[in-house]
Amino acid sequence: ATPPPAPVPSLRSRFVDLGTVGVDDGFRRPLAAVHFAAEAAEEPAGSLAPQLTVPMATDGQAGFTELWETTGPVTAGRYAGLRYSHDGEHLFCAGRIAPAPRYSEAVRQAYGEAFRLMESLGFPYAFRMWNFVSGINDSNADGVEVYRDFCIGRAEAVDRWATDGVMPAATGVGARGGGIAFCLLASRSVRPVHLENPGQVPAYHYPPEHGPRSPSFARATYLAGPDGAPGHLYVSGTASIRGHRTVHEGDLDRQVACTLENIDRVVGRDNLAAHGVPGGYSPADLRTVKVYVRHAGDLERVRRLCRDAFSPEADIAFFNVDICRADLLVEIEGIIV
Ligand code: 3HB
Repeated sequence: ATPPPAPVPSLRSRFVDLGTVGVDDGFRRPLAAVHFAAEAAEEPAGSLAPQLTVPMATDGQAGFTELWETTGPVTAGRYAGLRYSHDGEHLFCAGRIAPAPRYSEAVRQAYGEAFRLMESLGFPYAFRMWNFVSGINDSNADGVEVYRDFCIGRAEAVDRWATDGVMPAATGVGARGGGIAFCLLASRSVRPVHLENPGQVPAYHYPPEHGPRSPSFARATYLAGPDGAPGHLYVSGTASIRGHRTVHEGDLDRQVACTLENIDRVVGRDNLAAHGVPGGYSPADLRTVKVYVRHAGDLERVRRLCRDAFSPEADIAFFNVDICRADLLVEIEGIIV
């Protein structure tokens, strides 16, 4: 007789004290840890779960760790320049690109390796990516903005590996420490649903005024639970953009309001129904929230503006980093579980 199929593992993330990697308590096991620290650091030796340190802590604070945990048994390894782990259903993959005068080639290669890893291990569906890009608004050696340079390389990798699983929810924000750090989550059996915002042009259709290759990501991605159980909704880094243009340039309060409205529209019942996704949510349903603020002097005000928008149950982190467009003052992401 064939044994009953193993239950599909469930994934969760939470913000914990910096450096915590979690313990295997027989039920939850650490899949990966992203350390948002003050300083860059190499991955500690001997770690089963991948650990990625990103120097983004703000305000002289110690930072924190975003810990990914799963109910499944964890397998981990290295592939090309990447570190990965999986629980049979969810693949976590992390990589770094060294500081360079131009990035598109290295980004194409690194993303190509990530897509090859997904293919070879059998996790065809990317559902969330993060890109922490040092000097994101600086010019590269050819006078092209680093974010646009990054987008060229990523788009070329997506062209090569295009399936409906490679343009998921994403974040692309500034970081310190030099180079690019990225991580990606992909699923084996559950096919994600990628969502757009009816009030925004899909980023992958942005016109060339925003760069030679448009950014390859969806506004949110829904990953159903096992056997159709309620799933998780991964909301991309969201900002004050209507259509494809930045709105409320120079007006922090209005940019925050527009950002929250955009999230509200993406996760609201009408938009979910239009994408065949159950439920209906608002920003108050976000759980692990990251708020990226361009100017350190705006942090307090953004904290205040966000106070009523999010639940007291949410883990919320504020960062002082650059954002992908020079005229954006704030960007917000989160996960609805
Ligand atoms: C991205 O290029 O992946 C990206 C950038 C953002 C927000 C979301 C995604 O500023």
